[in-house]
Amino acid sequence: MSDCVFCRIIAGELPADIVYEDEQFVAFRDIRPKAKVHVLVVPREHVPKLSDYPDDEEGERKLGALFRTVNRVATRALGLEHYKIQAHVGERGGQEVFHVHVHVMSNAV
Ligand code: DGP
Repeated sequence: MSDCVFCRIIAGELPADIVYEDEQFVAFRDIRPKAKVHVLVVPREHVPKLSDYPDDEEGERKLGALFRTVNRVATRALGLEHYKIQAHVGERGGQEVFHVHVHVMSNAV
């Protein structure tokens, strides 16, 4: 069993309020919301932090897919027009869960 909480949510071992999923990504509501809408967009692949993606075509593809999905979740799945996105990188960058994720937050709902 993985000790990564997001891997366990992705595997269905822990409950989560999932708002979107596809082959590569899952998006679910943050357990400690800091806005009226607060969703985390998470790749299924376990990569600890954003800066671990390689600086090459593979990294570009994965980062492109992540931000394309952030757009898709925010605008299509959640129907948001006004929102902010945030990513914490590293412990002193505010990262608590070491599995890549992007926060989508909005109070304009
Ligand atoms: P970060 O600081 O960027 O690593 O934020 C991690 C976020 O993950 C934090 O806002 C709380 C959320 N979180 C932590 N554990 C769980 C969980 O078990 N379920 C859900 N839905 N969210 C979680």
